[in-house]
Amino acid sequence: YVLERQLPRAIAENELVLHFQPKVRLSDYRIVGLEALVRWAHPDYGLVYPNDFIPLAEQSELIVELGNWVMQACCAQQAMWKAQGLPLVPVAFNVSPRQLGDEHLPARVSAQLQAHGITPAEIEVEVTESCLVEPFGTPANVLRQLEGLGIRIGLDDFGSGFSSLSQIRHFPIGTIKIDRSFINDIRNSKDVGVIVTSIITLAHNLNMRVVAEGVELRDQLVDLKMAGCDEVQGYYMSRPVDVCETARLLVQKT
Ligand code: G
Ligand code: G
Ligand code: MN
Ligand code: NA
Repeated sequence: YVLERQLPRAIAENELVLHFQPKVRLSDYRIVGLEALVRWAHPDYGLVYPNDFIPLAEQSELIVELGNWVMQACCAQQAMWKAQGLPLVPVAFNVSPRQLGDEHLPARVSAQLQAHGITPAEIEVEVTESCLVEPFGTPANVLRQLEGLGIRIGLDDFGSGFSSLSQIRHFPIGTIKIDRSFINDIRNSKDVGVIVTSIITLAHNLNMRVVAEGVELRDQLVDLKMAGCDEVQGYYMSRPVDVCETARLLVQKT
């Protein structure tokens, strides 16, 4: 497959770019975080989206290399915004299960923070539920070391798999992100509304922050605010946007 063959070159020759999607706090509608989402500026095919190459990369050690690129690019970008005097919010990057099996990850992250002069509070790590169960070594140790550095850890796509809040309490999760399938149905199904409200209450009682993903409609935002959700992310607020547009958002809306 062409893309798979070309991916090592894309990483080596800096064809990957980061876009960013804001996370908005429901109490005052300010931007309080960003999620970095990788794209491939392919010389022949234009901008290629992660669904077309992340799953390929995840089948091999390539995801570790790609993930390291994303991590260092995030730190470098945050340092750039800092140098420009922009208001800073934590920038989250996604970490795949196999990356958490890399025992050197915490040291790598720490080195990048140092190299770019940014603090652990200025970045965040997002992992999915499968990170907590899949057999790539000892994710709990790596997660604990990252937390030990002072980095907040978010659990992505919560509710889409089989883990429950009672299970994830064994991991140093500071934030849960409710999967967008729930947000999609929050208005159509009374049950889903009850589930979302219960997740939020339980998460708060376990001292976790809650972000709702995939908010596309004002009604969904209203429901989530009623349910006590902390932050929202989705097309209703903003699509993922490039570096320039992100800087404008930071100036206007933090
Ligand atoms: O950017 P988009 O909204 O199309 O992302 C599609 C999927 O790709 C999401 O599941 C997202 O988590 C994943 N993804 C985007 N960027 C990264 C990344 O840098 N690393 C990993 N592991 N996954 C990513
Ligand atoms: O798995 P993860 O949450 O990291 O993936 C983020 C993905 O969700 C990206 O592909 C991003 O483009 C997509 N996304 C972000 N906001 C919305 C939204 O409001 N609706 C939908 N359908 N997708 C969204
Ligand atoms: Mn994510
Ligand atoms: Na997600």
